[in-house]
Amino acid sequence: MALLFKDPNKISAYRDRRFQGSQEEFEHALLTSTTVYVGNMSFYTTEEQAYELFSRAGEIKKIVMGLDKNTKTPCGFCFIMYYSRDDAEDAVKYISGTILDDRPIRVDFDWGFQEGRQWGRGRSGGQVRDEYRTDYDPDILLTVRRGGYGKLVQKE
Ligand code: GTA
Repeated sequence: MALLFKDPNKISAYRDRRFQGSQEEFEHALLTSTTVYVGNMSFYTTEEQAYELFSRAGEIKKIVMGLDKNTKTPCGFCFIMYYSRDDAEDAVKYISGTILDDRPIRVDFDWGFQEGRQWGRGRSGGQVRDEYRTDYDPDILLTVRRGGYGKLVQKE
């Protein structure tokens, strides 16, 4: 295992504020989990497409698509659960930054999927970062997917 993947501070910058446990438990989960989070996906990417790409790193146990809690439609993220830790590490190493449906996806270690985590936590139903984003996302051709500026910024 690469040294990089032994230090929890180096393997993920993300801290889930809803994790119910100590920092130590969170770090241990990050270092041992076989689940990865995938972000910056197109709202149109299907579970089948994600399966096709992520099975290149190893056999997948389950995929959970992230959904807008109001519309119940995909909102740009998913969780991929592998059987093996090595395969999860390969997904982070080799698939993060690759293009899926014209978007560079981000693959991050995750502490483990639990029921409820599939829903966007933003006030408007989607992901929090899609509300606060101040950078311009060129994927604006269809307003229902990511595109333009964040939702709150658009209202200003
Ligand atoms: N493993 O990077 C990740 C990740 N993200 C971004 C979300 N999830 C992740 N898991 C991993 N790595 O289950 C998971 C969440 C949840 C699901 C949906 O995806 O654990 P969410 O994206 O809707 O909500 O989650 P989350 O993660 O609770 O939002 P967060 O991290 O607080 O905020 C996301 C971004 O918005 C951050 O960049 C933050 O800086 C920014 N932001 C938040 N609040 C503000 C604010 N008030 N002002 C400005 N920026 C803000």
